[in-house]
Parts: sequence; C-alpha cells; structure tokens
Amino acid sequence: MAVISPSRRLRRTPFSDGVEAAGVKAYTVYNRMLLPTVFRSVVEDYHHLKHAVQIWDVSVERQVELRGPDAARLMQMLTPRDLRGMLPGQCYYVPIVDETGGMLNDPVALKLSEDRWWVSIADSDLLFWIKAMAYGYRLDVLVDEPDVSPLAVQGPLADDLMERVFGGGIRAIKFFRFGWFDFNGQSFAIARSGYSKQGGFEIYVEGTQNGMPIWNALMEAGKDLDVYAGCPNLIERIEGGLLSYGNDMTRDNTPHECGLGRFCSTQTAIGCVGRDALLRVAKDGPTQQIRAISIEGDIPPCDRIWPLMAGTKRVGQVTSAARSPDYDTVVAIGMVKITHWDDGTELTVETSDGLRAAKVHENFWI
Ligand code: THG
Repeated sequence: MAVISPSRRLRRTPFSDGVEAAGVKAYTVYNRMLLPTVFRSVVEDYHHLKHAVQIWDVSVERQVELRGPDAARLMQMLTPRDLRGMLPGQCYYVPIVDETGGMLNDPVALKLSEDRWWVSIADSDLLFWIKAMAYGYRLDVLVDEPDVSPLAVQGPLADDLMERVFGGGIRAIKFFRFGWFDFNGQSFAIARSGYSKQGGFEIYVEGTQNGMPIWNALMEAGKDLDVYAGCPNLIERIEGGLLSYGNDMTRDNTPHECGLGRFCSTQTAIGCVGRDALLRVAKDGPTQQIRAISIEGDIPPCDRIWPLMAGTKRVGQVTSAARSPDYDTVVAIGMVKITHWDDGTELTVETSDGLRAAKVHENFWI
C-alpha cells in the first residue's frame, strides 16, 4: 500500500513526536486523527502487551465536553443506560443511539461533576449530533471538544509503572473509576480503563504542551520494566471481544444486536431519544447478535464484510479477524442471525481470499 499524505485535516496528536521516535510502522485514521496500529509487528506487539507494559497514544479517543446546568439532562438524552446512579469519578461505557435505536457511537462517559461530563468517543462525528441536540432542545449547556488527549498505559506491569510517575495512590483506583493526580504541578484525571483486557490506565492529558513531558516521564521510569510504545492490538482486542465502531457495528445496529444490552436500562432511561424505538425492539429481543467466530486456515486482512454462510444461505457476516498465536486459530468478530448463533454452529465464511470453515462461539477468548 502507498503512504498517507499529511495535511491539517489529518490531525497529529500531542504524542506524535514520541510515537515517531519509537518507530511507528503503520497508522490508521480515526476521528480524522492518526492512530498507530503497528510498532514492531502486530504479533510482537501482542506478546509484549500481554507480558510487560505499553504506552498508547489514543488521542483519537476525542473528548466531547458537556458543561452547564443541562449537561446531565443532555447526557441522558444520548444513551439508554440509566445515569441516575452515576457519581462523579465514575466512567460508564454508554451506547449512544439515534431516534431509531441505531448505534451512533460507543464511548466511555466520565462524570467530572453534575454539570460537567466528558464523552470519550469512538470513530464517528458525535460532536455534531450532541451540538444539534443541545441547540434543537434549547438546552443550557456548552458542547465542544477540549484539548484533552488520552494516553493509555496497558499491560500487567501498568500499576508498577504508573506508581513511579504518579505515586502509590494509583493502585487504589478501581475499574472504570478515575481520580486526580499531579504531574509537574498540574492535575490530571486518571482512570483504570483502556481498550485491552490486560489491565491498565488512561491518563486524560489536558493541554497539548503536557503531552511529551508525560510520555517521556513514563518511558524513562519504565526502562527496567521493558516499557515500549504500543497501540490497540487487533488480535488482543478480538480475543477480548472489544468492539470497533464502524467495523463491527454501525448505525444499522441496535445495542442489543451488539451484545451491549447489559449497558442498557431502557425502561428507566427517561429522556433517551431512542427509548421508544428500543423498547419496541427489546420486547422480542434481537434477531441477530455479535458473536465470537473462529476460522480455520490462513486469512488476508479483514478490510470488508465477509459473508457468513450456512450452505448457500447467508446467515451473518465477519467484520474483524486475525490469527491468534495464543489460541492457535483465527479469532474473529461477527454478526450472526438467531437461527445460527448457538455455540458450536459450523458455518462457512467467504473471505476475500476464498471460503474457510468457521465456528460460532458463545464466549470470547479473554
Ligand atoms: N477508552 C476511552 N475512550 C474510548 C475507548 C477506550 N473511546 C473509543 C473506544 N474505546 C470506545 N469503545 C469501547 C469499547 C469497549 C470498552 C471501552 C470503550 C471497554 N469495555 C469493557 C469490556 O467490554 O470488557 C468493559 C466495560 C464495562 O464493564 O463497563 O472497556 O477504550 N477512554
């Protein structure tokens, strides 16, 4: 493949200098920003992530800030997850739906205070939808994208590394909670979260000028821990069943089809614009759903929809796939119709390099 031409539209991040110095080998584009996908190789990055600790430039997880008296009301309009019990210092994984119940995004929401929220978005222009909602409903709230860029520290040694830079208090942060920690006399929100199943943190770096100092401090402090620059790893995130918006689901899917029903409490999510539509579809349950799929043999990169077939009948599709060294099979994420979604169902997948045997699994690998 050719290279990407740089321009203003394709935003660099506060950590791009560090990412380049670490020898990034490939990028993807996410929220019109550069997201590294490979440092040494996808397989080497995978093993290292599972055994050591990595620093990830996930600035592409842009924040949409809601600030003002109507911030909490606006937040509830966006999601079928009931937010009434959410406290400042908590993170919630929140499906965002339109008026038809279709998925617009699957961000992590942070409640900073009753009237201040960050929505840490996946790859879709959620800022426009939220601004329009605020304007259309005449809400008393400011909506914009602040200069905040998440830096993830992921892997089994993440606690050890973070303690050295931010102090022992870091160990007390619970999963999907955040606290405020000092660096060079400035305070930063740090959450125990991240787009891997290996454990770790996300530092919400406020101020572009603070990016490289924090990056460098972590790299310096972690030398004996074999710290390395990394990025969300395709193989590991499929093993863990972490969904990728735009790949594994789109606006055509409800949260229930995405297996995100556990993050919906539609009955009590009063104000959610997709509530009526979701109550209707939730009554009978979805007729297709996300499933773990294993595939036999070798595969090319999954850069398009791969139909899942039961004989000559199309019963679903695969949208993410990669060979897993630890499980010695191709691990994949697919959407499968109800008639064929039971554990152990054997199907055929039409990859871009021909047919392969595939099997449906009830659970993901991690
Ligand atoms: N962190 C932050 N922002 C993000 C992501 C992130 N924005 C983009 C993207 N990732 C959003 N998608 C996800 C998908 C999965 C998870 C988080 C964001 C996730 N899921 C856990 C799981 O499925 O095991 C647990 C969720 C829970 O139990 O509440 O972490 O990674 N800041």
